[in-house]
Amino acid sequence: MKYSDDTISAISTPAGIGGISVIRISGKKAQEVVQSIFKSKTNISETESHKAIFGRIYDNGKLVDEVIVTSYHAPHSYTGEDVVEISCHGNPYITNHILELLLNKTRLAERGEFTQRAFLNNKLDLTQAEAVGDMLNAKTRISHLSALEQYEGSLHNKIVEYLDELTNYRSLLELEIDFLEQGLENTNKQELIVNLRKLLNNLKKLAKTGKEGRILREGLKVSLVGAPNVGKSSIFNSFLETGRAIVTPHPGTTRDYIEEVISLEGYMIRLFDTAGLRRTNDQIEKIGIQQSYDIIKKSHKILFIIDGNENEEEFQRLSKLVDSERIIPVLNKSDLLTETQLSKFLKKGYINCSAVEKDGLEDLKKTLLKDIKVSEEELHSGILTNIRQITAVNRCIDSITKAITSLNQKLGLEFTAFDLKEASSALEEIIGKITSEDILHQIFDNFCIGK
Ligand SMILES: Nc1nc2c(ncn2[C@@H]2O[C@H](COP(=O)(O)OP(=O)(O)OP(=O)(O)O)[C@@H](O)[C@H]2O)c(=O)[nH]1
Ligand SMILES: [Mg+2]
Repeated sequence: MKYSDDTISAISTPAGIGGISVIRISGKKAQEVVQSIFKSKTNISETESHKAIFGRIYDNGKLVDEVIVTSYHAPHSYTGEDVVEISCHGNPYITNHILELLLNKTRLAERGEFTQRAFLNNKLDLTQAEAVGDMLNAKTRISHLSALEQYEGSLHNKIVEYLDELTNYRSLLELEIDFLEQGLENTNKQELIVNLRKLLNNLKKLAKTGKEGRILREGLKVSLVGAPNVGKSSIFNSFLETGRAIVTPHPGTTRDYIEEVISLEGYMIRLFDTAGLRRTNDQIEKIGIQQSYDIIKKSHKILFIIDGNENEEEFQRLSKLVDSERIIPVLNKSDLLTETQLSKFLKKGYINCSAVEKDGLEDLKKTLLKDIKVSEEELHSGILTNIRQITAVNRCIDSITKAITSLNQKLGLEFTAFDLKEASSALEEIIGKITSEDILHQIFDNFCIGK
């Protein structure tokens, strides 16, 4: 991977007015460039690392701002290079002025370039760099905790543990191959098979965490679906505890779908209110209904809502469109039904609720969270959170499976050694020991400038 060691700068805080803003500079010339526009009692280069200095920024002798400058000397900084941070008054006019002065002698950092340099200088592995991005985007307690654990090295440690195990088996095999050339046999193949099977099981368990991990990171997509007027928007508003969606007694009120993010017990839920499903000749309503079907297809969970009238036809239609595990049947307006009627729906597997009476909503929430809850211990022990990691673990699983087959079928140890090498490479990709420019681009392009 090409490493550009020129000096970069960027505003690291959001645009807008605030107490302070921070401008970050990283690279060999960081101290010198800042010093050229900064006056203080002590020079930056003479100040201890991690110490703040009060001073003033000047543009051609004219005062720009009073600031605090903090200098981090290489390699003890976020990027591993010399880093200087200028904390100025939080006003875009001031921050842009200071940045302009810095850009006379430095280059504007690309998205995520500070973190990319941290990765290239071995300050972070790739899973930790990804976690930095996830931390910035985390909207709920569990998404944050998941990113934080990964940043602290939970996944890194697990992958390194499995890699060490593989390296151990690979060196035993190499030794065996050497012995065989001398007509001797050394390793106990049965023991190796048993150990590889154990490792394979652990990797399969890890691969399974990917499904939940992605949901923790991206949110559980839940759509509210059903005939017009059954109370989809009312339930949507109850979840949000606001009057976000328009509710009226007129069927066909919701036309465009609405998406909002909420936190349920710290889990991120992306909730979609959709247009009621029915046959119609209205052009606008038709488009809305088509959108409802598009959302249904990409939802993890579909709350199929009815009021007192069953909607068997639509339910069958949905069941053909998505696997039925994803559909949760819900009876709304329970306040309008008798106990006998309600127990009939309960028996059929409906969750009974009333958006108006705020009744039964807790059951609904519990059902939504049922399959995605993870324990803090699980997060601490390392889970997969994105498709890149999941694909690599699956490749590792395939290679180990092949290695076990070749051992069982006595195909020759070279085959097993080759498969185990492939398995190691897959794990090395996860932590970024092996990586390509494309992958790094994909990861860091999702960051903001200044991180
Ligand atoms: N009695 C009772 N009325 C309800 C309940 N939930 C919703 N309603 C009423 O049912 C009507 C329709 O509610 P909406 O939430 O707009 O229904 P919708 O499914 O979003 O309808 P469309 O957007 O037209 O598809 C409104 O008059 C609501 O006040 C409930 O639990 N009990
Ligand atoms: Mg509606």
